[in-house]
Amino acid sequence: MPYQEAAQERSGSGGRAGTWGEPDVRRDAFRRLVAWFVLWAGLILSSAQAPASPQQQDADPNAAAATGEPESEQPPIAYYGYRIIKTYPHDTRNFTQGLVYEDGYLYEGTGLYKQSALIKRDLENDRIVKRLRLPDQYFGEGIALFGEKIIQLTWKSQVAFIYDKTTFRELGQFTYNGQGWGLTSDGTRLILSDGTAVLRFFDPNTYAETSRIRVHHNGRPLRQINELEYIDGKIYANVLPTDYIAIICPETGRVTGWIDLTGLYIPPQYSPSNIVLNGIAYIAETGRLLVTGKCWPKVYEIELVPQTADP
Ligand SMILES: [Ca+2]
Repeated sequence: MPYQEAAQERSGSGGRAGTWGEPDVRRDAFRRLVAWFVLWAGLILSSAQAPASPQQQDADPNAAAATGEPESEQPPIAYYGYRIIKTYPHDTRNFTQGLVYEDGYLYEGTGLYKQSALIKRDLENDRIVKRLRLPDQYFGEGIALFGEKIIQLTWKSQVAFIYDKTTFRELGQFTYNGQGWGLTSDGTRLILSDGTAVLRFFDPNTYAETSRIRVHHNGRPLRQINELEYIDGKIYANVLPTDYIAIICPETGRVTGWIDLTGLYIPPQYSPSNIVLNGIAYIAETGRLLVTGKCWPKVYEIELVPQTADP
């Protein structure tokens, strides 16, 4: 696809893309954007675009009550911009649905019927190490590593595939209710998103659902939660179809921070509307993130740039 590469050129000097020059003005602008986004997502996405599922019907419109505390008594929300450290090529045929990094390798799960795959790539050398095509009837979704296993969800088939992460040999399958969107692991559990405001936790050995939380921001449910990454006690989540990543407390479901990746990649005019941010991986050794999107031409290694906290 003939994508223009606009992201880094927009960063100006010093790679400060996505940050705000005058703190007060730009922080306020970001807050307005977040407020706009939450309202927009609640009103439009939940009715028009969001696929129905049992979990969505369960979503609690008064989710703030889950914490037992008024939002005003919660710690302030943190806001982050980003700084591009490095970029890597990304195959624009990859409809990215899952992204994980470990020991120099980038694991990617891709979607679309008849095109879904699981890919392992040597990031520095830009070399495909392993690639597995899913059967045509499956639409691949999120992936997560757990020990020597890699697990890949499917969108509507209610089945997940379990592979050996080295050989990609299929070790088994398990089923779950509803849709599969994003997947990550906190080291003891698998965490699954399904497009609603609910995140579900699964035992990584029995694959039984053990608990769930409802994600909320300022008292409103946050729906369309997509690709996930568990980082330092928090769940980072792409929110479809935006350039924002929500940082979620896994105990309460409260959004404790936002990352604004606006301008990281801007698809050319008239691109399909689904060419959106969707992929978060974590480089534990450096604390940096690797992010990309569906059919984006690059993977971006970024550092988060904290913005001034709420007063
Ligand atoms: Ca991920």
